[in-house]
Amino acid sequence: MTTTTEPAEPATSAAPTYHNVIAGERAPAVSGATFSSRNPANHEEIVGVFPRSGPADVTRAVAAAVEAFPRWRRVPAPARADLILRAGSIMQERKEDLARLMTREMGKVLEESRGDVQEGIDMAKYIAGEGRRFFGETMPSELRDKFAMVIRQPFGPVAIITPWNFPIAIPTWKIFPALLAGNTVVFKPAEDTPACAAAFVEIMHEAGLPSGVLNLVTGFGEEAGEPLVEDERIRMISFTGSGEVGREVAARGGRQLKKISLELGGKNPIIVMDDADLGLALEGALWGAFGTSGQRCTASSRLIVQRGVLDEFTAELVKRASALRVGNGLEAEVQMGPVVNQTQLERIHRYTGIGIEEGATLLLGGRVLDDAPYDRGYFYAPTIFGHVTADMRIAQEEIFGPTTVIMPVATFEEAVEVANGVKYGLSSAIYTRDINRAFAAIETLEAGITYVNAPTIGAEIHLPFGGIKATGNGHREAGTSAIREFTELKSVYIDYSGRLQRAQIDTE
Ligand code: UN1
Repeated sequence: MTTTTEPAEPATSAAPTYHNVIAGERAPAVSGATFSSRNPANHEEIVGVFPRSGPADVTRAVAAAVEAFPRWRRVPAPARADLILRAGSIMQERKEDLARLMTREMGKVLEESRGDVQEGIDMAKYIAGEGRRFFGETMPSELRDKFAMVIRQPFGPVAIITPWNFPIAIPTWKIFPALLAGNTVVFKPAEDTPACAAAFVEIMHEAGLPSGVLNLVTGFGEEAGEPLVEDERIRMISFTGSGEVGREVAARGGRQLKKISLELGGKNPIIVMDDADLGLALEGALWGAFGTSGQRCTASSRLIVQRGVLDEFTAELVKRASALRVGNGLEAEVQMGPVVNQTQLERIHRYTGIGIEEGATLLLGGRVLDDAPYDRGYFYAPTIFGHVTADMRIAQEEIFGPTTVIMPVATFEEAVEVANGVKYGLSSAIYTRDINRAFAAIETLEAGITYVNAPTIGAEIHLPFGGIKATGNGHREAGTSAIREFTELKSVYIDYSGRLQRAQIDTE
């Protein structure tokens, strides 16, 4: 467990220096400031050094996106699609390198990093298909010799602000449809994963993307994200991240009447009924709660278990979770990597304290792993709380780490009530063999996604992704909603009668 397949670089100068990409040119921050991205499994290893961008960099990036827009929007959609498909092929060729970079930069285990890259490749293929669809609508006019249709048009320059937990997949959910629709982009990735973002932007340019169509600005939210949100030339913002920042983005952008698409937190329940296939439910809960160290918006952070199977489920889950091999995600046998950074580690541990104080029973974990071989990384033990009630903060608030809670319930109705009793509504799941219950759950669970006999994680890109309540503001990404997100509708009337025809009046 102590050896890493990649030797740690010394904390000094060996790490590569990266640049912003503005109007197709590499550029350092105007201020010259930089920051480092570090490997969360070994914080002595610097993955790269990046521009610490500020308002001046953002202004230049937006100017580049504004300038590139008139040309890019005139490129036929099938040609824009070809380029996205080419980018997808390059991602396929480089899948392993991208995955290894991702594991080094944000810690998830290699197999999951491969999945993350694959999600981006899938998105490229799916969105490329839209190049020859990009459908509008036609409908009849109420008047003779008059034609009516709805076409889709790009916004112009859009801002894309992404989190660190899916450093390739989430940018592709947003950037591919934005570009396909003819928008230009300023992309501000999370400060924890700028190397993955830079690798992706480089691939886009290798695939032939014209200068200025996709601009990369690395840095921090307050310094680079905020001026981007505030820039009045940006008409649409797509943001995935915390609820707190999301509200700020919505408030600031909303004042300028921008379209704001938010994808925020979750507190996703798995309901396990007495009649469930228990082995399957256990496998699902383990993967849903501890996959990506619980750092998914979709993580199974609440396990709502009917009393008939509670004891067996609890004992078995604790046993399986305690056997999880935690370590550097580049090592083949490791099942759970570190969490992303010190701040997250502290936050997760703080919630353990809160849970204990609230009277929940700590069944497993609840501690920072800081003895060798974990002492140079941000490792947290898989953590399970039992006897958790709906009013506890650990049952209400998003922890975003390898912590899950077991909540006993007596009936299906109670399970649904508990499941719905949080402010979020992203993903949800039920394990049951009863088809009637399964459908009742589909109907009544308050979430944008419901799984039957599968955990809350694992969305596929060709279905809409997003949630209700405090998870978002009514938008869905990917799937059939992807293009809708990034387009304005224009209604078009063509009167070929040669005379004035007044709607609502000359209708006979
Ligand atoms: C996220 O955590 O923000 O459904 C995205 C899943 C992944 C995407 C998660 N395909 O778990």
